[in-house]
Amino acid sequence: MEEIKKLAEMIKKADGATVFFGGAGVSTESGIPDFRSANGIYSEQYGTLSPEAIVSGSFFKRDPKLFYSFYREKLLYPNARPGKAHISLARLEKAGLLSAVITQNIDGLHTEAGSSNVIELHGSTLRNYCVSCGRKYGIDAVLDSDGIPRCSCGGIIRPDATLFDEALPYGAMDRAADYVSAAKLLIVGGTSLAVYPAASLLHYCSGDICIINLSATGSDRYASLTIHSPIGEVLSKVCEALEI
Ligand code: CNA
Repeated sequence: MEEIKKLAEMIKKADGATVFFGGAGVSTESGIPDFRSANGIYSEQYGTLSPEAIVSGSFFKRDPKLFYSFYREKLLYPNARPGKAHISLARLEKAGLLSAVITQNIDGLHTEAGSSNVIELHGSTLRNYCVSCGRKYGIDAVLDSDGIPRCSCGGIIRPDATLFDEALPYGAMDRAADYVSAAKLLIVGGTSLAVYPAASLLHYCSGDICIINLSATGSDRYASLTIHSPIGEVLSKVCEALEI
């Protein structure tokens, strides 16, 4: 495929100064639905509430019980394993061809696949903490409890993930912007680029941009290469073409 050859050449030319910025579409091949695809989480309404309203910081404070019933059913996939896209990105990093993975995902699959420099812009469902005393918990505290998970101090345990209407983890956006500014090539994949401020990262890039996404995004015009194919297939073929 001509596009694969072209992307492999762009990665070679960038000589290690390539950054990947991705979203939920990277993990759909691992069985985790995204938000905005036709069968994504946004395709259903929950009574009078939209998923976006439930997964917000203000809703969490107002009704943590309903938040947790939605969250456990729709956002937690403890049995999901890294797919071809995660594995290929880890291979690119090991080969010295990728400097960072910046992700909007909260599933921890890039780290599990072996990527070591991962910036989680929206935190992670694998990390949790008590809102009263700050004690840290793993995902089991949520999986092994019913209703609202509680700390030994009685406080509510919450995910260390950015909910809608909350600020990003301190410093994450700055670190990500530094990597993107230094990149000769930015590969953007599996994201509708509809969530801000994450989507604004593209504007820090003065190098080439390649977008790999099933559907068109509003930022396709900034890309010198756009590939509308499944990201796992594309990235694994790119690794083959690079012989890594
Ligand atoms: P989104 O808005 O749902 O967009 C996903 C995009 O990926 C869509 O444009 C799809 O066309 C595309 N896509 C889906 N599958 C593939 C595939 N196999 N290959 C290529 N493209 C594909 O999700 P965004 O990430 O843009 O939105 C950011 C939100 C989603 C963040 O706040 C995340 O926390 C949140 N989210 C994360 C997960 C996760 O951690 N796995 C799952 C669902 C939502």
